[in-house]
Amino acid sequence: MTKIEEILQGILTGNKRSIAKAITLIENATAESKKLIAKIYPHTGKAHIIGITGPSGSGKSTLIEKIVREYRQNGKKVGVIAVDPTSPFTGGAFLGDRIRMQELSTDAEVFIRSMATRNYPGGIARATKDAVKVLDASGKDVIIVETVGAGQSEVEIIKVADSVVVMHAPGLGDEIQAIKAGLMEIADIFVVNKADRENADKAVIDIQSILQLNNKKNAWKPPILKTVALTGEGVPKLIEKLEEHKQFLRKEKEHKKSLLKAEAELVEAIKEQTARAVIEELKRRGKFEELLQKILKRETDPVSAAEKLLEESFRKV
Ligand SMILES: Nc1nc2c(ncn2[C@@H]2O[C@H](COP(=O)(O)OP(=O)(O)OP(=O)(O)O)[C@@H](O)[C@H]2O)c(=O)[nH]1
Ligand SMILES: [Mg+2]
Repeated sequence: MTKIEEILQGILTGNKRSIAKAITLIENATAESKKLIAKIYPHTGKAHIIGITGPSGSGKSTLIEKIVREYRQNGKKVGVIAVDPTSPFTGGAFLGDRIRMQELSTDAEVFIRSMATRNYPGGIARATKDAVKVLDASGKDVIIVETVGAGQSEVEIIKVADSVVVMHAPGLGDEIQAIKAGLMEIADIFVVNKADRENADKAVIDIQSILQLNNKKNAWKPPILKTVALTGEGVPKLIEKLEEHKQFLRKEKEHKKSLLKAEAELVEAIKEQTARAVIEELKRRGKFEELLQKILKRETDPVSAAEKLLEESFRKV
């Protein structure tokens, strides 16, 4: 077995070391990683990919830890990728958070990895996307990607995630402006975290008013939820909404598929019926027989004959 095949087999059985090796290959964007991704691809497409973005310090990492626990209680396998240099996974926040996260990673069905925002040869979006594919192929039901809401990465998240959660928290100063600038459009769910603080309701109202300005007629109306990431308050509701959004996406996809199918059937039916009606009319007028004779005598060919007929009938109309 080649090294790549060995890693692939490991990934498919959910082996953590193989997953870690694969992501390292992806980070280095080697020729091997491309081969690996090609082999992984047929095994992807099953996971629900959730992007969580928002200003630094809004509580993304703290909330993700609680989300992972809740999903685990529901029996789901979970992967987390933090595209974030200051995430607690790498030691950016309180020790307590880090210890709780480490506890989580001893669970065989949880995989946590942080990817620093250094210069990836293929771009951070590409690397994240491929890492998500690895986790998807490894059988994770839910994959959470944390990106800090500054710069480009938060908008890039829509290329990776099925459902995007935009987080905010009171006391972060003018950060609502940042949300207004780029994040409003991409949110499927808004979360106002630190609801234990005074101004949480004001943040909700602010988001509501921006949403009203943005009143596009989308089928999905992004809900605004309140959470306390420190205690896990509001997390079950958030997961309920994420599930709803997943179902919504599934239905929408089906809807598009049935639309295409209906269109093809309609085109087919129109072709059949108009052709039959035209031919019957031509026969009634004796035109059909006349053209047949001309074609037999090589005075015209079937395509030109049909073309001429169409021209004539349109002129009459
Ligand atoms: N009062 C209160 N504090 C919270 C809550 N959630 C998180 N915090 C605290 O807010 C700080 C930032 O939390 P993080 O989870 O590291 O925030 P983050 O959004 O991941 O930050 P970056 O990774 O730097 O972008 C930490 O000190 C948390 O303990 C909450 O619901 N209430
Ligand atoms: Mg973080």
